[in-house]
Amino acid sequence: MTETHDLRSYIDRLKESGQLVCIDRPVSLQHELANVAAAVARQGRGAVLFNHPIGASWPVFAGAVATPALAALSLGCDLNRVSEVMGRVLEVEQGIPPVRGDDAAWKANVITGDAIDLNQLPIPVHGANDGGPFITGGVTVSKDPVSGRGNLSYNRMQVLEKRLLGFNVNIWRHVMQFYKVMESRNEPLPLAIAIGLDPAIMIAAGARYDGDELYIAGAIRGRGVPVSKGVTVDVDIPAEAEIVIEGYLPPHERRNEGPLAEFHGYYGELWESPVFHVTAICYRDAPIFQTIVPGASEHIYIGNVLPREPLLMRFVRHVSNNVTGLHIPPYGNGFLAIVQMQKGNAGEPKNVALAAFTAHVNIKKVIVVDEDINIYDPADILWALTNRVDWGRDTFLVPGALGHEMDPTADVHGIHTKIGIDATYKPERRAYGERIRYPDVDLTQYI
Ligand SMILES: Cc1cc2nc3c(=O)[nH]c(=O)nc-3n(C[C@H](O)[C@H](O)[C@H](O)COP(=O)(O)O)c2cc1C
Ligand SMILES: [Mn+2]
Repeated sequence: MTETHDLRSYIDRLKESGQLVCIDRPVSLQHELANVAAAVARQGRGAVLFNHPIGASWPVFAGAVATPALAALSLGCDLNRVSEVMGRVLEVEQGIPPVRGDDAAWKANVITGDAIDLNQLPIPVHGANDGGPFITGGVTVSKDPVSGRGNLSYNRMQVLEKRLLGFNVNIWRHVMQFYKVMESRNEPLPLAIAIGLDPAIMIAAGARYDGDELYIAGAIRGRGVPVSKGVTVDVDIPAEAEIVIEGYLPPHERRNEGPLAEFHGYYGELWESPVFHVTAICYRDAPIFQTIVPGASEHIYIGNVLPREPLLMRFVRHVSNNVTGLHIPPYGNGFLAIVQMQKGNAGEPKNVALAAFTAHVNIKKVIVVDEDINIYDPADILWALTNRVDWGRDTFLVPGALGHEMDPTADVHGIHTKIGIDATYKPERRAYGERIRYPDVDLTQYI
């Protein structure tokens, strides 16, 4: 077994562990591919490889990190150690720098100039109300024009013309900082989009980090990621990417792009965004295109769950050593945190909930449960809410608090009400004894 070092070796791992769905029948890039990929993730079947997207010459892969089991496989650890491993690799001292070289697998095929046509790439139209084809699973590779350090991020990109993409970037992002510096000099910001990657790089790119996120990917794999300079841009691009799109954001240019399925589960609005002019498209022989279904589990997993669970652990452990587990479930869009604990004092769950709010501004609902609750099972969480919570006594509200400005329950400034819920068993109030448990059975022994 070779270690995972690129998308192809990860696909081998997925096959070995029975977590790859291969689809050979022709599938439309217009909605059908996203519908199938979302269903595969929702049903916990793993990732999916579409061998024959209609009208495309390359296969499309989706759902690399769409479930907790896939996050564990990507990180090479057990499911219950995912947040611990993430905590370690996100520590700046653990970072391993990328390794520069001249060679890159994607330098095998290079298209420049008039021959560039983004319509040749199998870029899906995902959601029913999306404004068009969007690159959602590409990682933006940039460089700080002041310090020279590298940076990874996700930026949705809508195909506007054959050599032009809309480039979405929120104002507080590192790429926006770099772009603002270049705009003040009236110069373009060079960028590369790496598509088809080792999931260690996908996970790293979703993190907010004081440094080059490639160091996180290095820490995950225990060795530096090989990188190589672009053919038309001076940025260090992962050498084993399947496809690389190079180009630049010209200063003072904006175009409308959108809407696109957003992380909160609604379609957003049009945004006035910078544009990305393509200067080269490079690819490995027989490349695999990669996508992330927007507004579905992988999007939340990479952006809101994996980078934040370690922070949540740090903050709740600060008030209690009795915390035994936690999860920011993808179905909660990053707004919900579940904390599991061995209750010592009857008031402790509420203190733990208070601490959880401070871990990330987006968190608006905290549910504290006992050790017998499976924090990965929404039905078990709902059981605890239904059978262990007296809404008058076991909840508290924090009105007028700050949340995410796109939280659908918040006003345009992100002001909303947070709620803490102690869903632990209170035997002192009324004792119910044992909870019913039919142990799981291996049905292959019976059927
Ligand atoms: C699938 C996915 C799509 C995203 N799309 C965008 C986007 O279009 N615009 C944006 O500003 N941030 C987007 N984000 C969030 C950030 O790009 C990302 O989390 C990253 O950490 C930001 O990088 P930075 O910390 O170096 O600024 C997306 C995140 C994910 C996981
Ligand atoms: Mn960054």
